[in-house]
Amino acid sequence: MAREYGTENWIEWCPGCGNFGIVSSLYRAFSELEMEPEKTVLVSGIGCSGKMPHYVDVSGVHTLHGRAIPFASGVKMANPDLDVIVNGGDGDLLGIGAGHFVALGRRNLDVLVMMHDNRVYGLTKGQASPTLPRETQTKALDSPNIQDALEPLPLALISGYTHLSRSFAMDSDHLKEMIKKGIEHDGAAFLDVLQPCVTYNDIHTSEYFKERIEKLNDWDPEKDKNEVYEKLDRETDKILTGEIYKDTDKPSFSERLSEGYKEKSPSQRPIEEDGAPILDKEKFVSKFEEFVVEPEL
Ligand SMILES: Cc1ncc(C[n+]2csc(CCOP(=O)(O)OP(=O)(O)O)c2C)c(N)n1
Ligand SMILES: [Mg+2]
Repeated sequence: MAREYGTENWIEWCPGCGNFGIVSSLYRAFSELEMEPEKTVLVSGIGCSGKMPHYVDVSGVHTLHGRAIPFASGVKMANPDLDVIVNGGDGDLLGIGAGHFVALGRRNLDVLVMMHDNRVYGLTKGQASPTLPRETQTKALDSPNIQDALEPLPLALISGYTHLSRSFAMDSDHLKEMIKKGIEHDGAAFLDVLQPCVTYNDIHTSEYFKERIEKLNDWDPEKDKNEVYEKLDRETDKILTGEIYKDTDKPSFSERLSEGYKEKSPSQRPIEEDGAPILDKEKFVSKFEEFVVEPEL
């Protein structure tokens, strides 16, 4: 049951926050996929979005601002048997963490990245995030934004992500399906979640999104990249949601790594034998002896 994935922690989001729609869709998706809590890892950065692991009863780590993706990558590479999901804000993933966002695509590591796209820095009181369009003035700004917005889906596409989707925090049936598709995909998946921030974003409200969202129907996501790019580029005042792109041919990073793992992934390798550590300390230390410089006294 979906509610079995909840925790007893007090939820600290503002009343009406789109994050409630995201967490409940996550519970429903996990329940339908029968995710095992000890084999499912939520990794978050810092932000309102970053609080997610406290509210979902699976394994989880609340890391540093911008560093959820490298942390999640380490978890997945050490133990490819785990399902790893990143929850990050638009500032977290595309501001301070933008380099890591691109690197995950290049690796096509089997991780789902869910971006809470509220177009502001919610936790720090409403500054412009990288997805806030130029000339837009949300209520905490004293003048309109003078920077251009990043387009997250085209950026993910050219970075190498092999599964792209978009959904709306207030449409739980749709969002739950997109989460399931992202988890089931074998490779780097990016899910852009349109999330109203009721406290700091008075422009991109629930009504704003509802008026513009157009669900992709009869769209086969297994298309050539250029065709997908053009489809996204032709978005005007419409915002497309659904499964937008899927590539099942490119090998995932776990597959590429497993060839170099010799026999087993790091998580499956024994660390001791007959009660003694396998690592030969003397041999290990001797490797570094040539680098030791005796101080001149
Ligand atoms: C290294 C570092 N820089 C800056 C901050 C301050 N900080 C905390 S959350 C945040 C931005 C949050 O915005 P976003 O990532 O969009 O998440 P949201 O709160 O909107 O979910 C910032 C700048 C920090 N915690 N650590
Ligand atoms: Mg944000």
